[in-house]
Amino acid sequence: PKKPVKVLVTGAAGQIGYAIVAMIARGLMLGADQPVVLHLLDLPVAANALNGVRMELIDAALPLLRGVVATSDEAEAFKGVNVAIVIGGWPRRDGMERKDLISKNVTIYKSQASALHQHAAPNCKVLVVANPANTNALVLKEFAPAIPAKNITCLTRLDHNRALGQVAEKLNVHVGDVKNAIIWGNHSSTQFPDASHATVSTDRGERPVRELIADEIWLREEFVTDVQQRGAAVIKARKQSSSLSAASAACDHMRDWILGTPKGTWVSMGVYSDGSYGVPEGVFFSFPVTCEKGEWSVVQGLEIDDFARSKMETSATELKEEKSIAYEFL
Ligand code: NAX
Repeated sequence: PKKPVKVLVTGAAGQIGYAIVAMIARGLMLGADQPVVLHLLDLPVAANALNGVRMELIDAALPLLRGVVATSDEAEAFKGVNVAIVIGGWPRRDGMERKDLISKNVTIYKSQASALHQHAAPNCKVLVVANPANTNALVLKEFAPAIPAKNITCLTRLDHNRALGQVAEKLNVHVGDVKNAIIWGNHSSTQFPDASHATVSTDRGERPVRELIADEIWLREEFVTDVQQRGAAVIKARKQSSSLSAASAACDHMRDWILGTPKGTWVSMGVYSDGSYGVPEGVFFSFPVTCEKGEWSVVQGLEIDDFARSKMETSATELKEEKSIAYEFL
């Protein structure tokens, strides 16, 4: 029998937290044969709600769940964890400036980085969901030097999955037959959803989306804005932001990272840029990656046309701005 893996979920009393804990404890993140101990962190003001989540996890009688630690103490939460899903943070409110959102979260993430650095297992894999996701990941990387930079990532898989979903709807095919979309850049409205390398598996083999959707305008305009604005559309419809799809995407991200991507398939992950595709180093940028044996690597050699290049540059510029704002408050 496998040894339990300790999985930390921060912001566990929130919307995404509530959706993800059961997914993790049912094996959707680490595999159906992998026992887990859940560490749940939230603020002291949410302690009652967090305890309610803990009670429901017990009530769900989940065989893979070998323990629950519910706490508002960062040191206790990060103690020995192998996986950290970082969802808690300062929320964006109507009318809030980006600068304010960054400054509030820089303070939180500096403190979480120090808990990660001191208490997590040295090979801990980290996924940042909380916004501004790329910049929060950067703060963790800077202030948790005990954790290799490669072990810190941020979530753009929800955007990636949204892209697959939009292509599937447009072509009226199953989403499981669509693959290799790409989200480039920041998890923000400057991200570049790119379907120009995506394919659909059909009776006649794998076919490029570009061939099946001859409408270049749709691919460059409607598709791009629909994916970029999908989060806002969900808020408008639900009066709450995406949570089940975010939780599901976070499980996909960790599962593929740890257990590997299927042959011939890549996924999008926000990772510390190594300068691939001319992207500046020193920021977390979403790239197409494949994963094997717990390591991701950026897919190399894809052709980037001028349109894609300018979209990627816009997002890279925004990330450099976020970084310099963050540094004002560090
Ligand atoms: P909620 O407000 O429902 O939950 C956030 C939880 O975090 C709350 O329970 C709060 O008490 C807790 N929290 C705040 N500060 C904390 C701290 N310092 N330590 C521990 N816990 C803390 O938000 P929810 O809808 O769950 O969204 C969570 C985050 O995910 C937000 O930042 C949101 O913007 C971000 N998202 C990111 C997505 C992505 O694709 N990267 C998509 C979904 C989502 O919008």
